[in-house]
Amino acid sequence: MPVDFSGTWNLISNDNFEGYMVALGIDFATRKIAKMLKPQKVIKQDGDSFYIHTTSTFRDYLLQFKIGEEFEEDNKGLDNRKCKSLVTWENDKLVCVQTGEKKNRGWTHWLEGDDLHLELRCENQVCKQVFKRA
Ligand code: VLP
Repeated sequence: MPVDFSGTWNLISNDNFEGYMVALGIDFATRKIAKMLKPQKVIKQDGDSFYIHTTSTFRDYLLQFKIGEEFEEDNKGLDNRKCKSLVTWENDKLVCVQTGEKKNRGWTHWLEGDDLHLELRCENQVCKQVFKRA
């Protein structure tokens, strides 16, 4: 049985979100707002189907996918660049590769103790986020 990421999670730390946003080409004004946010994630995991809703007072982002099935991702409200995304299990880590205009784009989710971890990658930048259960 794989790990279960289901639940409501609140951001507690966010290292190099600025570098990640710069790599994505997010403009200065948007970055100033975005870096102040404390997003919440609601994750629903049902077999190989995932629902990850990231919400904030500024913008929301909903991602739904099935493990091993490539899908078109629009990144609406983020950088708005389309990419082809594929999420797979690597041991107990959920790994997403986002193929498109930006090199080395993707993310990894895993659980560590009671915390949810997220590494966001784009070009040569890595952002590290940690969430606690709400
Ligand atoms: C865009 C870059 C901030 C910054 C401007 C808007 C949505 C894994 C994955 C599921 C993400 C989170 C995306 C963060 C990219 C910010 C609005 C912040 C709130 O999560 O959980 O999509 O990619």
